[in-house]
Amino acid sequence: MGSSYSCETHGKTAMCRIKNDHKTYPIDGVITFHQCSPAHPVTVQFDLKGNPRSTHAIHIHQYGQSKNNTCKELGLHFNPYGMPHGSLKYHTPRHMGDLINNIHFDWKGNFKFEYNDELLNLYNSIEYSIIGRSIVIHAKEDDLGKGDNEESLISGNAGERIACAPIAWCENAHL
Ligand SMILES: [Cu+2]
Ligand SMILES: [Zn+2]
Repeated sequence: MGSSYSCETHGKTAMCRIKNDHKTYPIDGVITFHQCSPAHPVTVQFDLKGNPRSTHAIHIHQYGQSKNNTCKELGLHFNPYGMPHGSLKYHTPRHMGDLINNIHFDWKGNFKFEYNDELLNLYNSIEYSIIGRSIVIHAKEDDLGKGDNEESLISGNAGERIACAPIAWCENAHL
């Protein structure tokens, strides 16, 4: 995979490799987090495959592993600053784990997207760090906190957790 990073050989990189065996909602791919220095934003790169023309919520959840190996036991959205659930899209307060809220697979079943996330920082201390936590993908669409019920400001009413995997450190070179 090519890269648009201007600092490929320095900075910090973390990665999450997701592959589920869900019959209805197969998901496969990689999410990469790269940051050139503590003062730079974190670039988040999605390269995922799923059902064509489908939309699914995506978040960072609190925990990286669970005793029974299920996505259900990975806690809530990662939220070290105690904010309500929200979205970049509305510039409202949001969880650190809210990312872009949703992924949209195109007619070929691809989702390739890159953006800078101002809430993330790979140089953070452990309680504010996304390393060792999980990416969780849901069956439904995240309502961006606009769902007009209590759960909307907690989880975005995103429904069943269909795929999950931990975020871990990754070598910088050859992204
Ligand atoms: Cu979630
Ligand atoms: Zn959230």
